[in-house]
Amino acid sequence: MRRGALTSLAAAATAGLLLTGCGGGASASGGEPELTVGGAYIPAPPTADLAAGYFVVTNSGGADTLVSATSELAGTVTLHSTEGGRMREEKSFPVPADGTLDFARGGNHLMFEDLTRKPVQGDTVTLELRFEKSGVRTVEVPVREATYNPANDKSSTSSHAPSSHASPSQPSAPADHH
Ligand SMILES: [Cu+2]
Repeated sequence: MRRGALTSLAAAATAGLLLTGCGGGASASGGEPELTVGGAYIPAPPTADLAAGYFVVTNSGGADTLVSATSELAGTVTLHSTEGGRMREEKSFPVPADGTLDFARGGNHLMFEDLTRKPVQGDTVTLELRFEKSGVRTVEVPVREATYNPANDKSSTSSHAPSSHASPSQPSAPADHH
């Protein structure tokens, strides 16, 4: 009996050690997220009321969650998804393990409200993205021409095109809700 108790005590202690090692280790499979934020831009907005922001989070590690965004540009930054042409505010967005989280025209986007200034093409805006596990990532976001869309950017626009003639061939262009 006594020997049995000792054995289970030892087993419990070992289990505890394993748990501790697991929680702190970065080597556990599916462990720490490895995030990179790229392709960020803000289309120059027509007014000083609202601006939208887009970017791509690339993750080469375990899953994470985008929980909020803040910026010197705006009093409020909200996270939106778009489905069926209607946008909806979201509390958070999952960043899948070994995957990407896309914020792109016609889909997920940031909304900057209560702007502190009107961003114009050529500006840079500092954006902080807060992730549940990875903490805050600070991104310097360029302000692009109003119609800029990397999906249409086939390297034909390396020279500056007058934006008054912007993208006659832009597909869809559903009424921009911003
Ligand atoms: Cu929106």
